[in-house]
Amino acid sequence: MTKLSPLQIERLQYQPKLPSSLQSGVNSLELVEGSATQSVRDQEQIKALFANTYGKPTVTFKSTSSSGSSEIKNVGVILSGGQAPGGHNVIAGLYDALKNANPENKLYGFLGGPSGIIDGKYVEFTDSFINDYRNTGGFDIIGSGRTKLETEDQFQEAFKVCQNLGISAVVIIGGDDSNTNAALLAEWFVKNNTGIQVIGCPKTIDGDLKNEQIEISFGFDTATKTYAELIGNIQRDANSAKKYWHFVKIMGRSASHVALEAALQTQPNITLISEEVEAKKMSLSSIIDYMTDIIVRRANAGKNFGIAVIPEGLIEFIPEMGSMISNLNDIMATLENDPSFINATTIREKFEIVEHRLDDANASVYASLPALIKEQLLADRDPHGNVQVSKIETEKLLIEMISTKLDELKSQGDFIGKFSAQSHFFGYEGRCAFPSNFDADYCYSLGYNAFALINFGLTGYLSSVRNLTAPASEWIAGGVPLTMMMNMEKRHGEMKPVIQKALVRLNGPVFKQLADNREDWAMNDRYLFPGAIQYFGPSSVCDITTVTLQLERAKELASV
Ligand code: FBP
Repeated sequence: MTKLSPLQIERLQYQPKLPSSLQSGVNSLELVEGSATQSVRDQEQIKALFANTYGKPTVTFKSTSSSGSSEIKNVGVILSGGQAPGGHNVIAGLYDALKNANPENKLYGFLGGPSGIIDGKYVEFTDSFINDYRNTGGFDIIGSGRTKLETEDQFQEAFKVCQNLGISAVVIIGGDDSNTNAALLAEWFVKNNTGIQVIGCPKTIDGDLKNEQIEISFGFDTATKTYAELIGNIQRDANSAKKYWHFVKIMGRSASHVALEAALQTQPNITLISEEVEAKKMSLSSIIDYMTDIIVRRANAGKNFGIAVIPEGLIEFIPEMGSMISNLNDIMATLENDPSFINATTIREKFEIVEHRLDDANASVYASLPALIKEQLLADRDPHGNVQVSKIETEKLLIEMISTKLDELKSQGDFIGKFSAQSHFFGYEGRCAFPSNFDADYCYSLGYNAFALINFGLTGYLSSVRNLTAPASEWIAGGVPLTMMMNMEKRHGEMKPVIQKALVRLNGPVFKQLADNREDWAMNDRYLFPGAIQYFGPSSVCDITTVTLQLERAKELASV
C-alpha cells in the first residue's frame, strides 16, 4: 500500500460543494435556454467554418422535483495542455454525475492528452481508481499533452476509437487552444452524423479563458495563491537581509493575469504588466529606464533591495520584440524542414540564417539581444506555433540590462547604491499544488455539470459555473457555445479559427488597483505575506477567492 502524507489522507476525504441546482442529481434537471449567440469577431468566417454548431443559445440548469431516467452512456475524457490544480476533481465530478445518472454508464480516460483519443490509449475509471485522486493536484491520473486535433485523419481515428468503445460523448479539459480543438471536433462529429457529442471544460492557470459567461478558468485560484505565498516569503527575506533585488518571473504564457493577481496579493515594489507595455508602446529601453528609476530612488533612500514581478509573456508585448517574434514564428515554421537550418553545426550559424531571413528592422532587434536570449528564441515552438515563453529568461535579460545601465549611472556619479540581483521563475511550482477549497469545489462542479450538458444532448459547449464569489450553493450551472468565444488569428503563418484569449483590461478594476497603488508600493514597503494555502480553518482564510475575481464580480454586480 502506498504511504500517504497526512494532508493527502485528509484531502481524500473532502466532499466538494456543488451548486444547489445540481445537488439532486442529473436526472432532476431542467434545461433553460438563453438567446442565440454569435462569435466575438469574424462572425461570417466562423459561421462558415462551424456551420453545424454555430449560433446555439447559452443554457442554464434548474432543478426539478420530478426525476427522470437516463439511457446508458459511455463517455471519454481528455486532459489537455499545461497542468492546473483541480483537473482530477473535474474527472471525479464527471464520474460521479455519470454514475448518478445511471450506474451502468462508463467513463474512459484517454492517456497522454489529445493523442490518446487518436492512438486508442485509454483506461476505464472505477470507484477505487477515482477515489485515490479526489481533491489532489496534478494531471497524473491519465496524463496530459499538447497534440493539436485538427486534421481529417485525426478526426477519423478519434471516431474509430470512440466507436470501438461505444463512446457517445467526449469531454476535453483544456485552455483556449484545447477548447478550440474541442470546437473543431464537435463540428466534425455533427457534420459526419457520428452522434458523438463534445463538451469542453475551462482549464488554465493563466486565467485568460474567461468572458461574460466564464468568470475564471480553474487552477488560477490555487496557482496564484501558491506564487503569492512564495513572493511573500521572498519579500520577508529581502526585508530582513536588505541586500538583494529579487526579479521574479511568473508563469502565464501571454496575458498577465497571474502576475497581476500575485502582485495584488503581495504588493511588491515593481510589477510589470505586459498589456500596459503594449498599450503604451514601451520599448525595452523604456522598461529598463522605468525599473532603473525605482531602483535608484530606493537606493537614494538607503534601500538596496526590492522585489520586481515580471509576467512570463512580457517579451512578446514589447512592440519591437513582438514584431520580431511574430516574424520569427513565421520563419521558424518554414525552417522546421530546412536542411541548412537543421544541419547547422553551430548556434552562430543558426543566428545568421535567421537574421538573414528576418525583415531588416526585426533582424537588428534580434541581433542586439544577448546570445542566451537569441538561442532561447529559437527553441522549438509549441504545437500551436507559439514561441515557448516559459523558456525565455526575461528576468535575466532585464537584470543584465539594468546592471549595465546602473554601471553607466555610477560612472557619471548618478548612482551611489548597490545592485545585487537574484532571479526566480515561478511556474511549475504552482501548477500541481493541492487545489484550494475554491478550485476543489469549482472543478468538481464543472465536471458534474459537463455530464448534465451531455445528458441533455448538447455538443460544442463549454461547461460553465458562474456567480463564483457567492457561496457554492448559489453558483449558476450551465453551458456556453464554444463558437461564441472564437475569432480568426494567425497560427503557423495561416489564419485559423481560435478561442480569443482574455487579456488584462487596462480600464478594468483589477489593473486600476495596481495603478492606483504602485508608486506607494515602489518606495514604501507595503509587503503582504499571504502564507500557504489553508484547507482547514476559518472560512475567511480557507474559502476566499482571488482579488481578481472579487474585483471583477463587484464591478459586474454594480453594473446590473
Ligand atoms: P495551458 O494554456 O495549456 O493551460 O498552459 C499554460 C502554461 O502553464 C503557461 O503558463 C506556460 O507558458 C506553459 O503552460 C508552459 O508549458 P509547458 O508545460 O509545456 O512547459
